[in-house]
Amino acid sequence: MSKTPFYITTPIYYPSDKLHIGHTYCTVATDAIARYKRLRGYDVMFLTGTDEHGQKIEDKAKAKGVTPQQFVDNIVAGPKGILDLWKLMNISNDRFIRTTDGYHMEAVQKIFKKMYDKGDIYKGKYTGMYCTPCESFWTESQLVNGMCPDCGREVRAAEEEAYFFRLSKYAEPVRRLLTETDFLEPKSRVNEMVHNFIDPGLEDLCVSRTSFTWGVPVDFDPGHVVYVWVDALFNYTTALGFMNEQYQDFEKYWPADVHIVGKEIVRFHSIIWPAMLMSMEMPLPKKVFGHGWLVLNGEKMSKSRGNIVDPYQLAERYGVDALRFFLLRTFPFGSDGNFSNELLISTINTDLANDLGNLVSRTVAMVIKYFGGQLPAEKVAGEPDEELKALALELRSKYEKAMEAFAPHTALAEVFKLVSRANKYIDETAPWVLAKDEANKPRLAAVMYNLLESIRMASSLLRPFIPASCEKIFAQIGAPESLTDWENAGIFGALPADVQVTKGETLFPRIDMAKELAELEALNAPQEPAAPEIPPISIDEFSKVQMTVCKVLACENVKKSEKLLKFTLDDGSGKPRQILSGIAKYYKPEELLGKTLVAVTNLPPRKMMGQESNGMILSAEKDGKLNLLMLEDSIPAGAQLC
Ligand code: ME8
Repeated sequence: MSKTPFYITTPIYYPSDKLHIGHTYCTVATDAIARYKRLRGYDVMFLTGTDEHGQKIEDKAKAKGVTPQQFVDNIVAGPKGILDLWKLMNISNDRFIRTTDGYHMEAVQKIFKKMYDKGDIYKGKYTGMYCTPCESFWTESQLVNGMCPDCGREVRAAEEEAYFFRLSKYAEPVRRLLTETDFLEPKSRVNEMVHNFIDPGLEDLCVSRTSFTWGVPVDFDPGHVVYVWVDALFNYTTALGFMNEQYQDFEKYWPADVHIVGKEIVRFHSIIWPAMLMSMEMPLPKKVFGHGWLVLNGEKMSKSRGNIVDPYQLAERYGVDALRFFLLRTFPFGSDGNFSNELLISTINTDLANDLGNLVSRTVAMVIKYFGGQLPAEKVAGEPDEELKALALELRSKYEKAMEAFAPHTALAEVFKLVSRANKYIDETAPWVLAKDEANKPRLAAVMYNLLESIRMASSLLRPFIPASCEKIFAQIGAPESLTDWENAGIFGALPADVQVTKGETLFPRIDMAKELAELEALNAPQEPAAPEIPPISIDEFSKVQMTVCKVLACENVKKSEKLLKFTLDDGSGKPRQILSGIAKYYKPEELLGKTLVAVTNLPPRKMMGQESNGMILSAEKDGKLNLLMLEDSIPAGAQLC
C-alpha cells in the first residue's frame, strides 16, 4: 500500500544576517513534526529554504561591496551559513529551495503573468509608507505611533508606479476560510487577523517594485520586479515543480498539509497567500500554524535589536539534541517563550541528565551488574508493574493527540511522566535489595525488563526530538531498529525476554550551572568597541614631532577649572615654558615639582581658560587611568626623544 503524502514547510529564511536561536526554534519544531509523521508512516515532504530577494539584501550587499548574489551565497552556503546550521541541528528537510534558483524565478514570472492575464493584477500608482526591513508597504492608519506595526522600526514615504493584486476581491472568501474552518491555528490568531486586517477592509496589495532591481523581473514590463512576498510565498509550490520542470511532485504533495510560520508572518500566510491561490484557482493549504517567538527579556530576538543567542555556541557546548529538546520541551509552541541560559541549563540537568540519562545508565548498569548484561527468560511479575505498564501503554495516544495538535511541549511532558515514573519504580522495587537473594533473580529480571521496555517506548517517541541520542539509547538497551517504530511504541513486551544490553557513554552530562553561567557571560560579554584605525605615517612625518625632556619648575591648579594644571617647565632653552594639561583629576600639583617629563614642544600655542599653553605633556591612558610619562632625573632638560 502506498504511503499517504504529508507536506510540511517552514518559512524560507532571509539570508540577511546570521540566523539565531529564534530561527532555529521554528525549524527544529517543524523537523520534529516531520520526523513524527515519518514515524507514523507518512510519505513526508519537508521543505525549507531561503528568501533571497528584496531591497534589504540589495542594500546590505552594496554596503559590503559585493554583488547581492555573492552576499546571499555566503550567508546561505558559506561557513556557518544557513545550510551548515541546519546540518548541525540535524534538520531532516527533504528539499531546500532558494528563491534565486532559476526554476523558481521563471515559475514566479509565469504565475505573475497568469494573475495579470486574469485581471487580478493591474497597474496603478502606489503612495504609502514602506518598511525596508520588513519589505512591507503600510497605510498611515496601519502604522503604530508612526512606526512599522510589525517590527516597530521607521518607515519612509514612498511612491511608485506599481502593479497591484486585487486582494479586496478575496476579502470575503478569506474571511470565511478563517472563521469557518480550521485553516489557521492557534485559534487566537484568527481574531487578530479578522479584526486587524479584514474588518477594516482589505486594500489591494502592491505587488511590484521599481525602486530596486534585486528581485524576479516582471517579464512583460521591464523595470518592475515582483514584490518579494509574492516571490517568496509561491516557493511552497515551485519547490514541488509547479510551473517548472525542476521537480515533479506537485500533484503528489499539493495542497500542503501545514505551513509552520512565526506569528509576525501569519498575515501573509493566512490572508495574502490564500487570496493569491484563489486567484490562481489552486487548492489551498490545509493549515497554517502560527507559533510564538523566543524572546529575551521580553523582546523578540533579532539581530537588529542586538539580543540574539547563537545556536552554534549552545550546540557546541551542550550538544545538538540537548538544544533541540530544550526548545521544544520548555515553550508552548503557540506562545512566546522567554529564553535564558539558566532555563536551558536547568532543563538539560533536570530532564535529560537526571531523569532520562540517569534512568538509562542506571538500568543498563544494573542489568550488567546483576545479569552480566543479558536478562534470563524467566521472570516474575510484582506489585508496581501494572501501574508502570499502564502509563507506558497510554503514552502513545496522548503523545499522538498532542503532536497532531502541534503541541510538542505537551507530547514531551507526557513522555517525561513515564520517564519519571520509571525512575520512581526503581526506588519502589529497590533492585539492589532484590539482588541480595539469589531466589529473587526472576523478580529482579522482571523489574529490569520493565525498565528496559519503558525506556524503549519512551525513546521511540522521543526520537523525533532527539534522534541521535535515541539511537544511542536503543544501542544501549539492545532494541533493534525494528522494535522502535510507531507500532511497537504502543506495545509493552516487544523486546525479547533475553534482551542484551551494552554499556555506553554518558548521554547527557550534568552541567555545573554557576560555572557555566559565568563562562557564558564571559564569552558573550559585549566586545569593547575596536580602537579606531589610525592610518600609518611615514618616518618623515614622525620626525616632525619634537619631543623634549622638561623639568617641572612650578605647577598649580588653574582657577575655576577642575581639569587643568598649569606647568612652568625648564625645557633646556633657558626660557621657562608654560603648558596647560588636563590632568588635575590624577595628580596634585605639589607631587609633580622637580619631576622629569616629556612634552611635545613644536605645537602652535593655544589658549585654555584664558591662559596660553605651549605644547603638550605626554601621558599614558587606559581604562580610565592616567600616568604621566616620567623619565629618570639624570636625563637633562632639553634632551630630545628620538
Ligand atoms: O519572515 N522566535 O523570514 P525570517 C521565533 N522570509 N521565531 C522566530 C524568531 C524568534 N525570535 N525570529 C525569527 C521571513 N523567527 C520571510 C518568510 S515565507 C514565504 C517568507 C521566525 O528569516 C519567524 O517568525 O525573518 C519566521 O517564521 C522565520 O523565523 C523566518 O524569519
